[in-house]
Amino acid sequence: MAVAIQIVPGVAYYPGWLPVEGQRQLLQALDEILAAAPLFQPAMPRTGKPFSVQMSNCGPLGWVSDRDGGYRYQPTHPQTGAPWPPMPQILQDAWANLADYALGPQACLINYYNGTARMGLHQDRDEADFKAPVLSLSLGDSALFRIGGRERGDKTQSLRLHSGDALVFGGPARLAFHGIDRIMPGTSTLLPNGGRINLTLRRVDAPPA
Ligand code: MD3
Ligand code: FE
Repeated sequence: MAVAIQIVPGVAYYPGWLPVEGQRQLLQALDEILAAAPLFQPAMPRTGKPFSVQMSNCGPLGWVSDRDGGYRYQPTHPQTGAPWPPMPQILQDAWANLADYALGPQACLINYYNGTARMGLHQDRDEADFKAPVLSLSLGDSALFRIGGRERGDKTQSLRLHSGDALVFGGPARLAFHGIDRIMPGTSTLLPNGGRINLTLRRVDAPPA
């Protein structure tokens, strides 16, 4: 069993959880996924303001957002209309090892950050099962991650996330505000063109009664 560091109640941090060989293997799987399901640029509901982060997904469901449809999960890519590629075994294994939840992951959101991309403080509440944890894996350049409490104004803590780090958000942290303040370019050589990939594995549907 991997050693977890508790950041705030409900957050388990596994620094360097995925060794470099595993990171390369995962990256190769992602290259194939992104060839079939290209990165797209989501937009904010109503305003249509584009995200600076580019996204794709794998697994049965994927998270998307656009001006008219808003935040949602759907089984197909918003541009190609094709079903999302299957979730690779290495990700299913990561969930089995870290998530401590009886049901498997339904969605893996792939976030790509170039050197200037960021993600403002937000809650993840588009899922119908808040009892299920969210598992995050980081690849590539390091990032400054920030996490607070359930209210937007709660005090926050910052953490540098590095390639291979895993985080599990459950219990009281599942609805915590969080975001990425900045990427630190040049801190990893894993991605040939630099930048950062974050994967979040989630349950989406309400659990069976
Ligand atoms: C805390 N992604 O995709 S991962 C997201 O690095 C997202 O791309 C960031 O926030 C990224 O929604 C942060 C860490 C993370 C993911 C999900 C969480 C933290 C979380 C859900 C609940 C609480
Ligand atoms: Fe989030």
